[in-house]
Amino acid sequence: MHYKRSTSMLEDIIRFEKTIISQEQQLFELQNYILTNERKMQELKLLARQLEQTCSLPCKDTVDISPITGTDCQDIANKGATTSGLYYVKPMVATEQFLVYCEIDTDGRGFTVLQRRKNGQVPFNRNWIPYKEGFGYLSPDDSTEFWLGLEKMSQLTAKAPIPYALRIELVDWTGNTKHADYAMFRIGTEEDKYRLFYAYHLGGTAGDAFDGFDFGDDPSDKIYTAHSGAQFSTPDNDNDKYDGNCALQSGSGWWMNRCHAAHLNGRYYQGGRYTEKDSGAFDNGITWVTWHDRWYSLKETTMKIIPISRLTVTGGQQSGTKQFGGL
Ligand SMILES: [Ca+2]
Repeated sequence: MHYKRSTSMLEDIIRFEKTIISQEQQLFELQNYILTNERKMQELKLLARQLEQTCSLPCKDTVDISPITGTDCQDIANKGATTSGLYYVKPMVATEQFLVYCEIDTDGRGFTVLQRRKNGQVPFNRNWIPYKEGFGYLSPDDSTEFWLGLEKMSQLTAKAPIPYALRIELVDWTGNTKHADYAMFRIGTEEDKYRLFYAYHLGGTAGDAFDGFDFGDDPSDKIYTAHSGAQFSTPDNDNDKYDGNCALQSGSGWWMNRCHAAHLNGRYYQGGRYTEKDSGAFDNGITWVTWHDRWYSLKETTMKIIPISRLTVTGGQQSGTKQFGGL
């Protein structure tokens, strides 16, 4: 009996010892784990200190936005702003102000810029919501591409008390610049699919591609490719006059008819020339066919608005349409 009990005790002791050894091993592993974590924390602290130092240098992650605001960029120029850059505007019908790029020239003209292409860095193959809300990047030095957004364009122009002119500026790959002006420009509301309205082509050097173009494919070419009065279409929202889907074929949002003679939201082709093979059959480049043909994609585009009375600089020696001073 005594022997048996001591055997049992011995077994117990051995068992306990094994448990202790195993737990010590676990403890050792945990201590290692703690050490590793402490080392990681040290590394992170060091990294944080380095980042703090970097950011205590002039670490500019914001841009200067002028305190001057107005209903549009001409209003802002009238209030004394003399430099191009980013400003907040609040059109009469808008509930909130929003940021725009204002191009202000030495004649005191303030253009509100609606669209800008210049390097192909921002894809314009987007659906309805991005085209409605706007996309791309606004920059104070006019270095980035953007689409301001149909809702903002509509707020600026649909019920504006003063009539606007739309100025379109185009640059090709040899550096030539041309423009086209449209009178009484406005964009309808979303209920009307942001329809494009204007009264007439005011002039310019680029021709009137918004009026359509006779490509020679079909007698109705010119009617089918005119943009005046067209609703806006995107790949996911087809409001064109074509059995198919122009915006889907062209991979963009635009005031599509059946389909287009002007297409400033097209695909960006470096160098300008592209072929059916490059595009997958459709002329989907950045086109303005009354200047360059539909297989030539422009290098830069700008769409901007100004009260029509201010488009032409008059008085003194500056009478007549003043040429804009580069982009
Ligand atoms: Ca259609």
